[in-house]
This record gives sequence, structure tokens and C-alpha cells, in this order.
Amino acid sequence: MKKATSNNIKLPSAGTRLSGAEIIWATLVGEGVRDVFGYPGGAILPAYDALRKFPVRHILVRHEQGATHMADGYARASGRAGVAIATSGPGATNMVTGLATAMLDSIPIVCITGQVSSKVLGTDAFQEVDTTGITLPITKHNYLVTKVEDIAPSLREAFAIAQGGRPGPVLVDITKDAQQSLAVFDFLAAAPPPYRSCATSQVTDELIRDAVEMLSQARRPVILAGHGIIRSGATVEVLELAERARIPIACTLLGLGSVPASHPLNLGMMGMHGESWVNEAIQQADLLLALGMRFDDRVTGALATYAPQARKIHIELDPAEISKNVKVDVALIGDLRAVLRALLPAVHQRDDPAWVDRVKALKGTAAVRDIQNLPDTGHLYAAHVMHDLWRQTRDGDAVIVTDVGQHQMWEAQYYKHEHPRSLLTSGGLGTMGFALPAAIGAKVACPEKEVWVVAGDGGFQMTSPELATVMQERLDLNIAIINNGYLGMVRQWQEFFYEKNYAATPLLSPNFVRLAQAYGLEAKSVRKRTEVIPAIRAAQQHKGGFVIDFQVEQEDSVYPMVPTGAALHEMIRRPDNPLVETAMDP
Ligand SMILES: Cc1cc2nc3c(=O)[nH]c(=O)nc-3n(C[C@H](O)[C@H](O)[C@H](O)COP(=O)(O)OP(=O)(O)OC[C@H]3O[C@@H](n4cnc5c(N)ncnc54)[C@H](O)[C@@H]3O)c2cc1C
Ligand SMILES: Cc1ncc(C[n+]2csc(CCOP(=O)(O)OP(=O)(O)O)c2C)c(N)n1
Ligand SMILES: [Mg+2]
Repeated sequence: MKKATSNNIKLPSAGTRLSGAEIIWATLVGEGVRDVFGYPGGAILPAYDALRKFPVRHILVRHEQGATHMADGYARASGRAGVAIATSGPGATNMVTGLATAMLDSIPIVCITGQVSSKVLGTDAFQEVDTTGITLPITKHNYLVTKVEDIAPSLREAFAIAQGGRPGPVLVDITKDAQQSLAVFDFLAAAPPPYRSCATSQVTDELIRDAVEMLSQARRPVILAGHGIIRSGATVEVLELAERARIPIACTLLGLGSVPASHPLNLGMMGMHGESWVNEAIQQADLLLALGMRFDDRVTGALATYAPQARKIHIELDPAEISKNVKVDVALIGDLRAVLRALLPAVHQRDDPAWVDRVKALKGTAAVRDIQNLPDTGHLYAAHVMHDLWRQTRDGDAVIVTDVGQHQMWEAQYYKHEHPRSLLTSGGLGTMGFALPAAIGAKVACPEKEVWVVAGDGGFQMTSPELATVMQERLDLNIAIINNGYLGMVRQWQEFFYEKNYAATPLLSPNFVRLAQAYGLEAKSVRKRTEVIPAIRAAQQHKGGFVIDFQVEQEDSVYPMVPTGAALHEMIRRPDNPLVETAMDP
């Protein structure tokens, strides 16, 4: 007799004896998991042997780092925990970068690794490493499971912890003998106690009053919109607050899409590569309302000179973030949406347009310096590609997954994100190689969406073997390589701060078109602006993987830029006459 779960999948009825391997899958099915990303090996082989009995799609990756980024992309795109699976030893160590990536950006993933049998633990057995020891600082929690009875409760708790409170990655390391032993399986009895965040309702009436009073006294308030808005699903509440009190909104990189780019109060991105007027507005503000963001150093510039006249209100789930980098005046600790709902009834309407008008005026000459408005020199700029990609996809429900480097910043500046979860990017760890596998995860989670990879020529080569996964799974994925012949972001730092000593940044790449074709994918190479839109359309119309090699200006830089250690308003601006002669001129 079988028992149906909430997702209408039949689970073995309570009291059935299963092997530990079967319990792993039965528990995943009970948790609503339909897709996992993994790579087999000896210590996890019992689990793989049992896989065929369960309704779970297993996506075979080409490297376990890919599996973790796929689980991460799956979670970022859908909001549900992604699952990655690997064997012991090298399988587990290959997961380290993906775990750290998810940890730094608070992404819920559950990684399951096989471990050597409990009897030989600690003997340097074949493919034995201390997986929980290695991953301790880069997971929200981890487990070493040596007994079959502990598998279901540990896995269930892992999902609760990964997704509860401030989300994060959880790893469950399961010995081979635990997978091979038998135990009674009871999904409901294995339920963890309700997840209690350490930040349950610390929002008192008095704190709400303080925040409202600060708001009504402020003449120059700015909302700092962070990733927490997306995690909390608080877009409507944030807009209500901004509109009612006429507060301009500045977004962090991970907050892009949390409020529509087209909203008249949305200024754009703040920080190191944020728009100049956004950083100016923050520096001139008399009140900052930080919503689900953690004052990363890329956001603040030099702390001593950060928003010197502003009082600060921080609404944040994790008490550890309060006054960690920037001392705040009022902290409202809790889920953002819930806190805003408590706050909103007391917030007054503001009619004075002076501050919003002043911030708009700060845009000044910035638009003139914009690369989009410079005369056509015949060069293809990454900014053109991003702008055209946005124009070609803006009416749909596209998800853009970027890698790390200059192209990531150009995407943030020129692609106008209207929806939460429409930009997936590694912000905190800045992991090159993230984009292709994370996009695979996003496409598996949201097959109905148009998914684009935007990667640099360097980062793409870090995980390009996952093109084989695109091929094997027949995924309809569009891949834009912004090929500038350099590890561009590092080259830019060398240009600005190391006297153009381009040590180890010029980069040779394979012929990306032929590489894609070798994997059975379609591909095109683009050198001129006129070819950009036709190539994007060709990729959109093709059912299957499509790679476009955009050969862009090689020595362009991302402007503006706040040098490390400088104040937020001390930005390096685009020179008046950029790129007079470049490496791409004949
Ligand atoms: C090359 C490069 C350049 C970069 N340049 C910039 C830049 O110019 N500008 C910029 O902004 N970033 C930049 N970044 C990204 C930067 O490093 C940080 O990753 C980013 O600023 C973090 O944004 P965040 O604080 O919104 O998100 P996170 O780091 O994810 O923090 C989110 C916060 O929200 C909280 N939270 C989560 N859920 C909830 C909830 N339900 N309710 C309340 N709170 C919640 C979390 O506890 C956390 O404190 C760059 C990264 C790279 C790799
Ligand atoms: C795994 C990893 N190694 C090194 C870095 C440091 N790094 C940051 S950006 C960058 C250059 C990226 O080059 P590319 O992928 O070609 O993108 P571009 O900047 O040219 O757009 C490097 C090496 C990193 N972020 N991640
Ligand atoms: Mg490059």
C-alpha cells in the first residue's frame, strides 16, 4: 500500500523496510524533488543502483562543480532547493566551489555525497576525505550519516535548514554501509521540528515607531534594494513604501529585478560599477532604508566616507548582518515582507517632489558618456550586445545567467530587469564558470522560460564541458560568449592600477563555433553590430543549444568604477574620447 504526498507522488507506506539507498530517493521524492544533478562513483553507487525505482530525473553533469552550480541555478530560478549528488573524495571536493558560491549568496541547495563505509572511516581508505570537515565553513550546516535510521531525518532536516530563515547550502555525507543497510522508512515520522530562525519577531511597536519617525523626518531618503526582497517575495510591499513616501530606489547587483527597472523611482545599480547618479544620491541621502541587503564592500566603497549624512534603517533576517559593516540606527529583524507589512500602515504619504527631482538631475551628463550614445566607430561593444539582447527578450519572460567579470557588469548596466529571478549571477564569491551550469539548472527548473547564458571567454572555458550536458539533456539553451580576448576585468585593473602590465590576462580561446558544433549544438560568430539581432533571433528560433561568439572590443573597460578604498562618489568616469585606437583596429 502506498501513501500519496502533497505533490501526488506515491511514497512507500509507513513501516516499509527499505535500503538506505532507497530511503535517500524516497525522502527526496517526499520533499517534492523531481530533478537532481549528479555524477556517480563507488561510495554513492548503492544510491545510483536504487535510482531507477523512483520518479526522479537525474541529470548527468560533466564535473561535480557543475552539479552544484546547476542546483544553485535551479534554486535561484525557482525558489525551491536544488539538489546535487556526488561520490566521496574527489567527487565531494569538486563540490567545494559550488557550495561556497551558494553560501555567499544565501542560496538553498542540498548536496548529498557518498562516504566510505563507517568501519574504515579515518583510515585513509580509498577516496576518503573528511567531507564534513572540508565543507564546514562553506555550508549552513552539514551531516555525516553513518546509520541507515538517520538518513531520512537528516535529509529532511537538511531541506528545512537549507530553505528556512536565511537560506544556504547543506551537505549530507552518507557512508556506503548506511546506504546498504535496511531500515523501516516512515517519511512523516522523520519530519524535523519546525524551523526556528534566530530572528523570530524581534520587531517591537517601539522600533516600528522609531523607523516611521525617521522616515517622516527624512528629506532625502533612499531605499537600498537587495537580494532579500527577491527571497522574501516583497516586491509589492517595497513599491508601496517607495511610492507612498516618494523614495528613490537603488539596487544591489543581486537586488536587480527585485523592483522593475522601468519603475520611475528605480535609479539602477549602486556600488563599485553602479551608475554615478545612484552613488551620488546615496552619498547625499539623509536616510538609507536597507532592505534585505548586507552592505557588501562592493556596495559601500570606503566605509569611513559612506553616506556620511544618512541615518540608517536596516530590515534584515539575519541578526549577524546588523551593524556588521555599516552601523545602523534602527534594525528591524525579520522576514522583509512581514516587517514591511507591519510598517506600512504607519507610513505617511509624502507629496514633495524636490528630492526625487534633484536625484533625476544628478543624471546630468551621465547619459552622454554612455557608450550607447557614442558615435558608431564600427567596433562591437559588449554594451551593444547587452542592449540588443534586452530589446530582443524584454517582452518575454527571459532569465539571464551571467558569469563573472566585465560582461557581468555590462549586463547589470544595460539589461533592464523587470522581474525578480530574471538575473542569476554569482555576487558574493564571484565564481567564474558559474553561468553555463547555473543556466542549465535554471532551464531544468523553468523549462518554459527563455534562458540565456552571458559568459566571458575566460569563465566560459572553466565549465564549458557542460555543453555536453546541454546536448545529452536536449536543453533549449542560448549561450552568448562575450569574447574580448582577455580576462577582461583583471586586465581593466591592470590598466588602471598596474600601469597596463597585462600579466597573464591575454587569453587564447578555441574556435567557439567549432567547439559548440563538436557538441552537436548550433553556433554563430558575430563581429558587427548589425549582426547582433539576427544572431539573437536565430538562437531564439532554434530548438536546442545555441552558442553565439560575440567578438567584441578587446580593451573596453567598465565605467564608472569606484577604486577600492575610494569613497562611493569618487568614480573613474569613461574618458571623453574612449578607444581611439585599439587592438581590434586593422
Ligand atoms: C565583479 C563583481 C563586481 C561587483 N560589483 C558590484 C556593484 O558594483 N554593485 C553591487 O551592488 N554589487 C556588486 N557585486 C556584488 C557584491 O559583491 C554582492 O554580492 C552584492 O552587493 C550583494 O547584494 P545583496 O546584499 O543584495 O545580496 P546578498 O549578499 O544575498 O544579501 C542578502 C541579504 O538579505 C538577507 N535576506 C535574505 N532573505 C531575507 C528575507 N526573507 N527577509 C529579510 N532579509 C533577507 C540576507 O540575510 C542577506 O543579509 C559585484 C560582484 C562581482 C563578482
Ligand atoms: C574561479 C575564479 N578565478 C579567478 C577569478 C578572478 N577574476 C575575476 S573576473 C576575471 C576575468 C574574467 O574574464 P572573462 O571570463 O573573459 O570575462 P571578462 O571580464 O573578459 O568579461 C578573473 C580572472 C574569479 N572571479 N573566479
Ligand atoms: Mg574576456
